[in-house]
Amino acid sequence: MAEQIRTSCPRDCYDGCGILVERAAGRITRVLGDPDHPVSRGKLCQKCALAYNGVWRDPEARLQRPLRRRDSKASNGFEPISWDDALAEIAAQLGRAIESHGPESIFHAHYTGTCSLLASEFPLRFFHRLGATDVEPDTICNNAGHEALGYVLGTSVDGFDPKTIADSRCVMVWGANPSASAPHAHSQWLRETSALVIVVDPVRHATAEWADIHLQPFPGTDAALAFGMMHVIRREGLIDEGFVSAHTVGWEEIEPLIEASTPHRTQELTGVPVAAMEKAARHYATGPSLLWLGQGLQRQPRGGNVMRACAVLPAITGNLGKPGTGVCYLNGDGPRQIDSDYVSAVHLKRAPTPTISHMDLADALADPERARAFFCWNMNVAASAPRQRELRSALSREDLFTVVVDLFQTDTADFANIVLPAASFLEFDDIMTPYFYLYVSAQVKVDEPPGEALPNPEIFRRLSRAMGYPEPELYEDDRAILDVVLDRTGLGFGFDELAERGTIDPFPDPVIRFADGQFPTPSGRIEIASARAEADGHPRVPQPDADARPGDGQFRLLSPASEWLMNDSYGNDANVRSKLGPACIYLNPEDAKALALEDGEAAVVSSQTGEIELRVRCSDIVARGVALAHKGRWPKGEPGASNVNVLNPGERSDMGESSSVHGTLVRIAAA
Ligand SMILES: Nc1nc2c(c(=O)[nH]1)N[C@H]1C(S)=C(S)[C@@H](COP(=O)(O)OP(=O)(O)OC[C@H]3O[C@@H](n4cnc5c(=O)[nH]c(N)nc54)[C@H](O)[C@@H]3O)O[C@H]1N2
Ligand SMILES: Nc1nc2c(c(=O)[nH]1)N[C@H]1C(S)=C(S)[C@@H](COP(=O)(O)OP(=O)(O)OC[C@H]3O[C@@H](n4cnc5c(=O)[nH]c(N)nc54)[C@H](O)[C@@H]3O)O[C@H]1N2
Ligand SMILES: [Mo]
Repeated sequence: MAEQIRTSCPRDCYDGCGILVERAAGRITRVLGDPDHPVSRGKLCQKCALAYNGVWRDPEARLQRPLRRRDSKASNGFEPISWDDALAEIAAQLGRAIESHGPESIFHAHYTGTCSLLASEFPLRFFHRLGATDVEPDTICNNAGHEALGYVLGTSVDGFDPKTIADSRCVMVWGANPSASAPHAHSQWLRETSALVIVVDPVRHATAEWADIHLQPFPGTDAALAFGMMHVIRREGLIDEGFVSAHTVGWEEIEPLIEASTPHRTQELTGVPVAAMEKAARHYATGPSLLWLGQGLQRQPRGGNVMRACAVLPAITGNLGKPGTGVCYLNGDGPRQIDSDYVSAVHLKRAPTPTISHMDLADALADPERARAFFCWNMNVAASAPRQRELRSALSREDLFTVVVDLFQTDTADFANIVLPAASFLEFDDIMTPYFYLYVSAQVKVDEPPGEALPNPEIFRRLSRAMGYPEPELYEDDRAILDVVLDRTGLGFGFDELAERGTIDPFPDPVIRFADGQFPTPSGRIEIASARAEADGHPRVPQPDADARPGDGQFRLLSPASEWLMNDSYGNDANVRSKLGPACIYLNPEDAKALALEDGEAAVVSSQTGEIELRVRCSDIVARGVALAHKGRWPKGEPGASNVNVLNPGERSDMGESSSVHGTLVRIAAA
């Protein structure tokens, strides 16, 4: 007889869907959207529906046993070995690295391959104890934004509660693409609101196409655009003077910059027509308004400055602290009181953790005096990280002992000495807290892992044992941790009840952030001018800057989320791959014409770090001078065994040692 079990999707996605798994005779027959879940409403997005009923449950595609490299890294031969042998070899090699070069010569890269609590935080107990060098996870994604919002608001993880949209009259989505990166937020949260929707994005993606107003700036010019909007708001008397004087510092310091940011100057810098910009500014200022600051927005050379400039808009219009207002970058665990420091056992650190930026990973791993061993878990750096060619060459070092923990034999796993098979989210219990909505969800075990695959926490308990570590925290049982975590939330129940309910909303009424007018900055106010930023080498106030247009026949390449891929997950699913078709690059028809390229023709796209062949798509969703090629394909499935990151030079943004991938400059020519 068929039965149905509730669980939740732990992918790195704003939506955080509820899932219903159908099982018959103890085996999964289908993975569906949970009809009772407020976001999924019975429907999974197209990519997860394919992958969860495809490659993720295909035992042939999944890693089932630990593997050991048979000979040199140039060849791709692996042989299955027992868990005991794999763990013993890892312990011996780590021991050697520690003895010769210290624990900091062991690097580990990890990110959001799975976002459930234990699977992403528990392994850190092992690395804290080990003293390994942490490849700072957020530097590949959103660290500039975290730092920038930290200066202005004192926090980047206390976003608006999406439920407060019921009281909004305007929603401004700036540098996010919900139609790909948050498909349910696009089709429900946004499309069902009566508020006016403004999208600010260099790409006319599906959300922009549908929005009431689409402002289409040239990439990297958003700070100038924000200042232009502030100019209009000030000129039209729409500044909330009371809010500014009660809750901000530094307004008078940016007034002259705002005064100088005339609409015509703004149009020149950004390419946004004056009338559209004025209209958007008026609607936003009048409010109550929400501002969604996307992660794509800050992956720019001056992404930190952009985020600081945008964050001034709510401060001067009083669009904070009241129903229907707020800013959202991400929602952390704050009000849900999930104690992630306990799950990662930060106290096990024996010294401050050495860290490097993802922008430096290729160089660090190439250096035998610096890096002796490399662990990659919840991540596929050979697909997602910059300077792909240099990184692959570093990963080819025979004397870099490499361990990859994954569900699949990824491009990164192809460079491993030992591959450890991980269980998927359908195969162990965990807790999931999405980063847009403020829900708490259960991830429930519905199947046995294939072969000898194990959940991340169990893999790292075994590694601790192999290393001979005595600390009891390293062996704490999953269920005990989940119950302690839930107990500390004050929800009043343990994991069994959460599993039964699936997803709970701990806050029946929308959470209104900063309602008390207090901001966790040094001054307790919104810091339009920030002494802290200044001390860190940044201007005291955000600047109305705009990146110059690329000259000399170059294009600004954007490589954001694809609607069919989840980062580089699903790049190995046959159905997803057939939906994707060949890798392509979108060009404005005028640019294609100037390059004598036809729609469908192959083009060679090159940058300072590499080149790749992509199929041209002529489309006016991008303006002249802008090119678009989505991220996330598996290099080994592509001609030339590379993806778009072969073009990414790994340059830093102005803050947080963070990726400025959307600032990549390329040349394009017929193949
Ligand atoms: N060009 C370009 N590159 C980019 C970006 C861009 O915009 N443009 N965006 C960047 C961003 S924002 C990010 S976040 C990164 C993401 O880059 P990655 O973190 O590399 O990508 P993911 O697909 O999230 O996860 C990687 C791996 O986690 C594995 N995984 C899933 N579940 C589990 C599990 O339970 N256990 C283990 N051990 N592994 C599991 C998956 O099989 C997958 O291989 O990419 C960055 N790269
Ligand atoms: N389907 C799918 N969903 C995903 C992911 C995925 O790979 N696929 N990845 C997940 C992850 S890890 C993340 S971090 C989020 C990211 O999701 P988002 O926050 O939506 O970020 P991106 O997809 O990188 O880029 C969003 C938009 O930023 C725009 N952009 C780029 N440069 C600029 C600029 O200078 N100014 C402005 N205004 N806009 C700019 C791009 O054109 C793009 O449309 O999505 C998550 N959801
Ligand atoms: Mo990300």
